[in-house]
Amino acid sequence: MVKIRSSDITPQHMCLSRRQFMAGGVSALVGGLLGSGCAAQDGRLPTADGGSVPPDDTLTSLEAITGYNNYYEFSLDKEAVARAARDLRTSPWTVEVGGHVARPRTYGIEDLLKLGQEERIYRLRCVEGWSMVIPWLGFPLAALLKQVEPTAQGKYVRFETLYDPDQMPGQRNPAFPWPYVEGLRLDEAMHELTILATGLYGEPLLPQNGAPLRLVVPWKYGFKSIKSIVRIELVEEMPVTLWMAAGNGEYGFWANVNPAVPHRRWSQATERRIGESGRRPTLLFNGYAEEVAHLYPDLDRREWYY
Ligand SMILES: Nc1nc2c(c(=O)[nH]1)N[C@H]1C(S)=C(S)[C@@H](COP(=O)(O)O)O[C@H]1N2
Ligand SMILES: [Mo]
Repeated sequence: MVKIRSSDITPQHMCLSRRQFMAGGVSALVGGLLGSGCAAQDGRLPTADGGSVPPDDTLTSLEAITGYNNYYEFSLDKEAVARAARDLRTSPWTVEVGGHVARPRTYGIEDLLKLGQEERIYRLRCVEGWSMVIPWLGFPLAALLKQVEPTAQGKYVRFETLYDPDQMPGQRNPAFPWPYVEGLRLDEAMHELTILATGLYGEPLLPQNGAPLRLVVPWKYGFKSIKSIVRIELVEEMPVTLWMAAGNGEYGFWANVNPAVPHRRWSQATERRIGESGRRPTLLFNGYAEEVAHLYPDLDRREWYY
């Protein structure tokens, strides 16, 4: 198991992000981490009560990241998703980027790979109370948005997953208003931590993780990180997400991680880190408060956290 300090996850993301991915997979990744010249920092992360927790984040295994998935288009059984999604056709793949932009454009996935592949090691915290640490490959969403030039009316970004019930049998389940839709406010979308991921552990994404392109917003609950994106649209009004429409009022637009704000049916104070026994405290903004708290004036407003 690769041992990393939480200080290597972020606040050192700027440092990590500058380092380009090297071929050769995990060993190169570890070599890169050790040899990157990123100075060690005090890795203590703030908790909701103002205390701190020891820095002991460790990369989750590739087996767990690719074998324990939420992807309702394929299965509601996390351990059945990988097999059910195995044959998803991810090439050719196009992503339409439009709405309130000066330069709408349809990208082939190969065009998007040219925006670069950086490595970002992030915690992923599912609203259900489990978490992982994932070494993503990807590029800042901001790099794509800058190319299409949002206009003044482009206040939110709306994302859509592929709609293809022949390939995605879960989309025949009428309990959900398919396709999966997610959204961000423009400043969240432009934030340095927000990426479009194309790979993990040095390899292209597998279908179960949202191949060929998925969003990653590490300070929000995992359901915001929409998979297998085919459309990105700049819109004026807050988009209605799949979970806002179908989640019985339990899952809102903002979904920022906060251990002090319980879900309607369970506490969010702790989480089960996949691969570990016991539970660990959940961190405000999933440990990224220093980078993102400024986005949310009046931090005590509860609606920021569901
Ligand atoms: N299209 C789509 N995207 C999705 C989901 C989904 O069911 N469909 N599940 C979300 C949830 S709840 C989580 S926790 C993460 C899980 O990502 P992972 O399987 O790569 O760990 O994907 C998110 N993105
Ligand atoms: Mo989730």
